[in-house]
Order: sequence, then structure tokens, then C-alpha cells
Amino acid sequence: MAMDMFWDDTELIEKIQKLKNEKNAFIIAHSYERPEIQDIADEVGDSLELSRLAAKTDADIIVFCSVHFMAETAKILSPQKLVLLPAIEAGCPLADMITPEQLTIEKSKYPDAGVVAYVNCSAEIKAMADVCCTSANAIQVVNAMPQDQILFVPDQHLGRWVQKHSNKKIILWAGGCPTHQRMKARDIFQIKEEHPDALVLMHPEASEELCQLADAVLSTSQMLRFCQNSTAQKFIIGTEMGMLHRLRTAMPNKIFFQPSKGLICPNMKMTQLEDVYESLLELKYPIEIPEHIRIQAKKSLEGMLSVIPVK
Ligand code: CIZ
Repeated sequence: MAMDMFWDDTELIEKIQKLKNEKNAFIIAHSYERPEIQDIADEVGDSLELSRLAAKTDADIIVFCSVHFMAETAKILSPQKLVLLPAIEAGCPLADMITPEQLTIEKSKYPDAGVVAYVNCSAEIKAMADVCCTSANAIQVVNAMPQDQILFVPDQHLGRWVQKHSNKKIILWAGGCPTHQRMKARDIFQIKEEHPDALVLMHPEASEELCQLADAVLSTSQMLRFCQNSTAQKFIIGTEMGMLHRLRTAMPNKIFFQPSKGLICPNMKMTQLEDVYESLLELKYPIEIPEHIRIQAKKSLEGMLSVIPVK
């Protein structure tokens, strides 16, 4: 009895909704968040879709259930709003694989190269780049650059994927997402054997070997649209497991498989309902960015949006 009461979230969810309305807050959750967090959010999406929604809403408070760089992106675009990250320790190992000092050194080695930063990086790195990109628009952004040489940071796998679709010379940074790297080719062979009629969709943060095994290489927003428009019924989803909840919610009649148990991002799973409640109650944890960095980082994000607006 006591256990049942402990795990019943109904009351907590009601308290969250009440506080949200009282404080005119907007709760957004990344597609990699826990199912119960996605379910209480006003919107679920990829980092940039969510930041743009955050900028459009007339809410005073944005509770961004995700990791630090994503909440930062929302703050860069909406400096007047209070942007809260409920689990302050939720970082991103990929974003931590590049520092401003390291980028300064690398830029000096390639003075003629344009610098393209995947949005999975800190506000400081965004501020030092010429332009940002997401996994949904990286190819178009790189191809629109005036330079022939591009220093692409910090994800080497996405950079390699872009290189396959570009005549530019891409200089790769040795970063990568540990979650996507835990997926192995043998996982795909095994699940394909069990479900030969399922299409394999791979995220470009996965290794080249895995991308080669896929029917399509897509960002999370592209995966959603692909599955909605496809006549296929079964899909193997090569990205963080939270995405399966988003796809199953949007398409309850289709079947989605997770190819590897390793596809779980510990940072994305840090935010729990209790954190969202406390975040709203105590206004924890506000994201702040020094204004000179925010202005430069905003230019890099706007540069990307001028090449290819995110729908
Ligand atoms: O930018 C994002 O939200 C991430 C991390 C992946 C994607 O493909 O949407």
C-alpha cells in the first residue's frame, strides 16, 4: 500500500500543473527525456525547435527539461525570460569536449576556415563560431558557407556525415556522443535478423559504420516526419531511447524498436517529476549568460536560421 502511494505521481503532476498556471510557466522537454517528463510537457521536440518555441511563447518562465547547453540556447534567444533547468547537474559530455582555449588554438591553425558549431556546445563556443547548425540542417549550413575549408566542432561523426554531402574540406574535431558510441554494428545485425521488415533510422551522431547500415540517417525531428510519412510499419531507431516514447505517442499504430540497451543518456534521464516541481516552486535553476557572450552566440544561431529556418 505504502509503495503504491509512493509511486503514484497523480498528485505531484497536479501540483506541477497548478504551479505552472499560477506562475505563467511553459514546460518543454527534449525527446530524449523520461516518458513521464515528456508527458507533462507543453511541447516535446529537439533542442532548436524548443528554443524557438520558448522565444515565441508569452510565458514568463521557461522550464527546459533537458541538458545545460539546450537551456542556454533558449536563454540566448530569450534573454528577457526566466529560463530554468530543473536538474542543474545535467550536462553534455559532447559539449564538454571542446573549450574556448582549445578552439582558439585550432582556429589559429586554420585562419582561412569558417567555423561551424553543432548546437551541442556551450554558449562560449557558439559565440566563437561563425555559425551554428543542428543535425537537421548541418549539410545545408556547411554548403552555404563562403569558405572552402570548414572547421566543424565538436562532433566528428556529424562532421564526417556532412563531409559525404559537401565539396568543402571539413576539418574534424575529435568529439563524439558517448551514448551513440555505445551502439555497435552487431546490435543492428541482430535486430535486423529478428525484424527484417523494419527500416533502420540512424542519428548522424552515430559512427560512420552504423550510418552505412541505415536505410536513412536523420535528426530526431527528421525521424518523426520520416516515420509519419512512410508506409512502413516497423522502424529500428538508432538514437537515445527517449525518442521511442515520442514516436510511440505520435504513432501508436506503428512499431518502434531500440537496437541497443546502451542508448540511454544519463544526463537526459536526470530530470525527474520532483525536480520539475521544485524548479517551479523555488525557481531553480536559472540560466545566466554574460551579455557579450550571449550577443555573439545569438549571431551564430541567427546565421544558421538565415540559411535554413527550422520549422
Ligand atoms: O539537437 C538536438 O535536439 C539533438 C541533440 C538531436 C537531434 O537530432 O534532434
